[in-house]
Amino acid sequence: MTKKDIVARGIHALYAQDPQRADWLLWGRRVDPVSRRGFLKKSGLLAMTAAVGAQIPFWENMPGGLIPAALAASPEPFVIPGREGLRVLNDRPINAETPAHLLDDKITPASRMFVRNNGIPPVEASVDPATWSLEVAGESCQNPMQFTIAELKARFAHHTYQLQIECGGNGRAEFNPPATGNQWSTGAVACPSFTGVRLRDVLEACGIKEDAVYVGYYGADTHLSGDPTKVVISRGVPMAKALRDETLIAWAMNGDDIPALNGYPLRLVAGGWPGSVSGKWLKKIVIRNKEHDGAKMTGHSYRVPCAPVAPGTEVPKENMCVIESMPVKSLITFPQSGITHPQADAFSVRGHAWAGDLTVEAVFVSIDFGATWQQAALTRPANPIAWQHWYAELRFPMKGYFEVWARAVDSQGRSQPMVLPAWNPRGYLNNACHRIAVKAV
Ligand SMILES: Nc1nc2c(c(=O)[nH]1)N[C@H]1C(S)=C(S)[C@@H](COP(=O)(O)O)O[C@H]1N2
Ligand SMILES: [Mo]
Repeated sequence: MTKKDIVARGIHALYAQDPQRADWLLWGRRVDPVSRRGFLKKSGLLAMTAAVGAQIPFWENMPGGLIPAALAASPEPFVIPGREGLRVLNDRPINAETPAHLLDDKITPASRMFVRNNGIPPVEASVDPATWSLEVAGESCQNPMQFTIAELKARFAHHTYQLQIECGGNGRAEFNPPATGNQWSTGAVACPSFTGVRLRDVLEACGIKEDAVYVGYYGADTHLSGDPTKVVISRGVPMAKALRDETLIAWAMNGDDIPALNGYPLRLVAGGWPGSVSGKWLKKIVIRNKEHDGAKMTGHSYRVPCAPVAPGTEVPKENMCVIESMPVKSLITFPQSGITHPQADAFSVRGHAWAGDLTVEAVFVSIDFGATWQQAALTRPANPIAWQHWYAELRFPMKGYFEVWARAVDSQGRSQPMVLPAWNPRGYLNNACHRIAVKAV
C-alpha cells in the first residue's frame, strides 16, 4: 500500500487492512511509541480530513498515531448525514450498507438506501438540474441527440416503478477464500420507487440501428486517482434488458429528487441486475454494436466463472461471464436478530424476497436449521422487478436458542442455498439464506 492508496482508498480500509502500516503512512517514521509524538504527513492529513468530513484546525497538536475519536470511538466510525444506522464500509469512495432490520419498509426510504460509489460523486453544489444534459450516441445510434432533464420530461411519457437494486457483491464477506472489495454482508440491497422515462422511448427517439446489441452508460463521477481522463465505471446491458418497460432514466426516487449519493439529478435504473448497471449521475448513453467494453465491464469485474470452479481457483479472463439477472434471495427484516421472545407467544417474522427479472414463487421459514420448513404468506410484486413481502407466524416448541432461516424459491423453481453458493474470484452473487437469532424464554 502506498501513499496514493491512503487518498484513493480511505482511512477505514487502510486501518482495517494493516493498522501498523496505516500508522506509518499517516504519521511517518517519527512516531515515538512511548510519547506518541510524531508529525502528521500531508497525505495523512488529507485522508483524515476526508474521513472525518471536516477540516481539523488543530491538526498540528494531534499526538502521533492518534486515530480521530470520530473514527475510533464507536463501532460506527462515522455517519452519513441522513443515513444514521447504515454501516459504513469505506469513506473514499463512500460505501455503506443497511442492517437487515432497517430494511423493513416495503418501499425503501432514501435514509435507508445503501450507497455504493466507485469514484467521487460530482460536487452537489455544482450540479444544476436545469442545465444537466444527457447525450445519446454510439455506433448503433442513428441520430445522436442531447436532452436536458426538462426535455426528457416534456417529450416522453412518465413512469413510476418500484425497482430492486442489489450490488453484485452483496454477501461477499462470507466467501472463503475471501474476495477483495467491499465486505458487504446482507445490506447492499434496496427497493425504492423510481420515476422517469423509459430508456426504450429515448433510444427509439434517437434511432436504434439494426446491428445494436448493447447499451452502455457514462456518469459524471470522477476517478479516485484524480485523473480526469480515467472513467470510474461504464457498464451496460444487452438490448433486451434496455428495452424492457421497467428500465428507466429516472429523476425521482420516492417522489423526491434522487439523493446526491444515489445519482442526483439523473440515473439509469435497470433493476434486478447487478446494481452496477444502474448508472448514477447519468451523462451519456451509448448504443453499441457489440458488448459494451467500458470500465468494469471486462476482465473479472461483475463476472463469474462460466462453469463452476473450486474455491480459490484462478480463473482466466476468457472463462469469466458477465452477470445478468441476479439470483433469488430474501431477507428477514423483522424482528432484529438477537431478540428475546416469550416462548408461549406466537412469533411473527417478516421480510422481502426478490429474484432478479423473475418473480418469487414461495418463501419458506425454518426454526430447526433447515430440517423442516413452513411456507410463509407471500405478496405479489407491486410491478415486475419489485421485491415481494412475506410473513409467517411461528411457535417455538421449547425454550432455548433458535435461528429463524428464510428461503425463497423463484418462478423457475430455483431455491436459495442454505450455505454459500458457488465460490467465484470476486465474491459475487452470494444468495445464501438469511438467518436471525432468537432466544425463546
Ligand atoms: N456513475 C456511477 N454509477 C454507479 C456506480 C458508480 O460508482 N458510479 N456504482 C454502481 C454500483 S456498483 C451499484 S451497486 C449501484 C449502487 O447504487 P446506490 O449507490 O444508489 O445504492 O450504483 C451503480 N452505479
Ligand atoms: Mo455494485
